[in-house]
Amino acid sequence: MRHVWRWFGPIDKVTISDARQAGAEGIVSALHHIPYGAVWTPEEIEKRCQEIARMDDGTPSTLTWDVVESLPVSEDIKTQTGNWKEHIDNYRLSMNNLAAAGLRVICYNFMPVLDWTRTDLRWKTAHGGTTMRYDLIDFAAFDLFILRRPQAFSDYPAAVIDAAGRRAKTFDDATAARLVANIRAGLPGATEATDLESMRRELADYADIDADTLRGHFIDFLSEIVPLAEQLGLRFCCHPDDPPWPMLGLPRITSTEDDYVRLLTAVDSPANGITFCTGALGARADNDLPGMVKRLGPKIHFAHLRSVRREDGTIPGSFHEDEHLAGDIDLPAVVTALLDEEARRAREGRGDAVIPMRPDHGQDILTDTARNAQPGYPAIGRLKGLAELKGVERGLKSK
Ligand code: DNO
Repeated sequence: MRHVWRWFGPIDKVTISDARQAGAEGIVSALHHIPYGAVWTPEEIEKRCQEIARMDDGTPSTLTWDVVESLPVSEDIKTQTGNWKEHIDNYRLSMNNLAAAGLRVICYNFMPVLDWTRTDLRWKTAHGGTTMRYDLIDFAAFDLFILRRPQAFSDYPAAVIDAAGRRAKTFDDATAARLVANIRAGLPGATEATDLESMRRELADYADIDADTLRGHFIDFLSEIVPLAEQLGLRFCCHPDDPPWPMLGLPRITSTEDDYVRLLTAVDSPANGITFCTGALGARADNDLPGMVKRLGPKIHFAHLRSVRREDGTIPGSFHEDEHLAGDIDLPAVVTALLDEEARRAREGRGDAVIPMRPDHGQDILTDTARNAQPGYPAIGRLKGLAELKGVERGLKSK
């Protein structure tokens, strides 16, 4: 595997020099400052390549921009409203510009309104560090009693509604505001709106869009971009829903193996692939991760490796992000399957036999707490994850 490291650009408190010292071989980045739907110009792309090429002191970093995460799909494209056709044209221009700059792997997602969602971004762990957590009761309390979504009462079991009601009574204004901010955290530039009213409006845009309609829109989008991606030699890889179940009444269509099989067969091309995110998919116990790598392997263009601890085993349920080699995900088994897939590709003579992998997320440990970087993307916590995963890989390869 090629060990890559996510870097959010110059705003990232973890620098390119840090990435290099952590053992990264390449960088995963995006132009977060460009609004969704707009074109990524050759100048902006080149600027990011230059930023990646230098250490803090100006010397060469030897790192290159290997993977785009994400080239975002606008809400207009997902709902097929407003400027969606223009956004698709712009998306295609961005693809041309990225290909011309030598980029080949492009990660994106098709989650409506919310990208990854947690209720707590700095949950204290037993070892004194912090990690990200999703508490189903907090989330339901937000949905039912803060957002006050009218249909929410039919979306949760009675026991969850009761518990959420009791939980909501304990919230003071500051706790409620923090919960809203955490749920909306996403990524820099991921969503423009942050207040409840705008969130209600965004949800209303999906009132008539169920999973089948959204899937139809996704397939229309793929039909527009995949043939061009093939021509340009780009490998697109869709990130799964995180967490992998419907939320806030919104449909989710990339949560399970079956979801992926439908999308991969609808537009069958080497350019239409998967970002295999073990932490996102692994929040459901019914996703067989090593089996998915075996069955969907040829279409995996990018891997995100991290573990979660499922706290109650229900779907939906509460979970938190555990250390990379702890929790409920058997990462050594996933790495074994990925190495088998790489070997299979090498035998086939595929040019993309080596799969880019990044240590996904990390707990905030040691000096991470003071640095306060992007939630989930601390320096030391990820360095530890990468070191552990490299150890697993080396051990398996030398067997
Ligand atoms: C969270 C990330 C996701 C991912 C996007 C890809 O940390 O894994 O936000 O980048 O969903 O489009």
